[in-house]
Amino acid sequence: MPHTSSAEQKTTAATPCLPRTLNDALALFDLPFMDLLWQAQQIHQQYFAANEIQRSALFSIKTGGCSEDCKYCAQSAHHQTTVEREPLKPLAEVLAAARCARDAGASRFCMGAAWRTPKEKDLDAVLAMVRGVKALGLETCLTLGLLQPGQAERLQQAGLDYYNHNLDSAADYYPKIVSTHTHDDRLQTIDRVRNAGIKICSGGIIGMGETRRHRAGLLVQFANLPKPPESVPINHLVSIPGSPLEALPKLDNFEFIRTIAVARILLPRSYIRLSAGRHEMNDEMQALCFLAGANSVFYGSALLTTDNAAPERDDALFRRLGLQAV
Ligand code: SAM
Ligand code: DTB
Ligand code: SF4
Repeated sequence: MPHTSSAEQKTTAATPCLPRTLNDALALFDLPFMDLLWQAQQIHQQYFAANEIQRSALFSIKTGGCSEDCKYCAQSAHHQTTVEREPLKPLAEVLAAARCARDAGASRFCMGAAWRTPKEKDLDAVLAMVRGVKALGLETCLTLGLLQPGQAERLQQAGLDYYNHNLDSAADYYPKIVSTHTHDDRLQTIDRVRNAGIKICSGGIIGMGETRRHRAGLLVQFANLPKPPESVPINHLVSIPGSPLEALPKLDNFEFIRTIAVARILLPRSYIRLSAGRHEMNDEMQALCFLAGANSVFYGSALLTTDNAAPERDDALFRRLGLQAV
């Protein structure tokens, strides 16, 4: 298999018959572990430059006090967690964080808000953040919750590159996790983002008590969108004290790695981001996730309200594995 050093995604001719049914995905999950990883790494090197990892920084522009009841989340007003409600951050603070992220080496700056949906006056302030971050030479990404008609177009006009809106779990498991909005609501927002011409970042959380069938169903749903997301964050549940999922037993690590590998095979052209939960993973676990096809991470010492793997640790790990940050 050829190795390229180019940061460009390889433009391979369309592959006939990509696996994309639930049965295809379940059959991949059932493969012996080594065969699954071998297949995933071959697909990875067919579509992407080997050994290259994209890095995005993440910054919370509006923390806590969210009206939604997502059972995993530290920021829901429905749960007694240690996270305090804060107002929307001022532009200068956001731009200072973006400058630090750029100087540390991130290529994209993702801004997250604990909202069900953005209010119009808040959206105006966020548009100024997008323009300011872009002017620093960074790609921009926002995650603000459900978008109302016309809002995606306004974001696109401000120059937004990516909108993150996760489906989070399979449609038939989602109601066990969230009751204040539906899986269809989230699909509608993804549709609005796509129609406005913004790139999509959409993935899920693994380890919320879902079955393998649910994990397969979520990935198959992404593969069958009219155009799959350009970026697919795979989050390992971070256990939040005071949240309803606090005491769930931890998922088997090999099942998480399998999920990454199946995502890589089903979504060969998407960046697969090894997202939340890296702080709790040892170096060998992360290396297996990269072998399974993950080629993007959040880079920086914090996620939204929880810790991320420290940048110095990432730098050392990338050096030891011969991975190049792009
Ligand atoms: N409120 C917006 C929304 O729900 O889309 C944006 C912020 S929300 C915190 C963004 C994503 O963070 C969620 O969709 C979920 O995938 C992820 N997330 C939140 N809490 C998490 C946790 N404890 N463990 C893993 N991922 C988490
Ligand atoms: C995504 O898929 N993961 C990020 C980002 N998109 C917004 C968020 C992870 C949050 C982890 C828990 C926390 O820090 O509160
Ligand atoms: Fe609110 Fe988003 Fe957290 Fe759900 S995941 S409670 S919508 S911040």
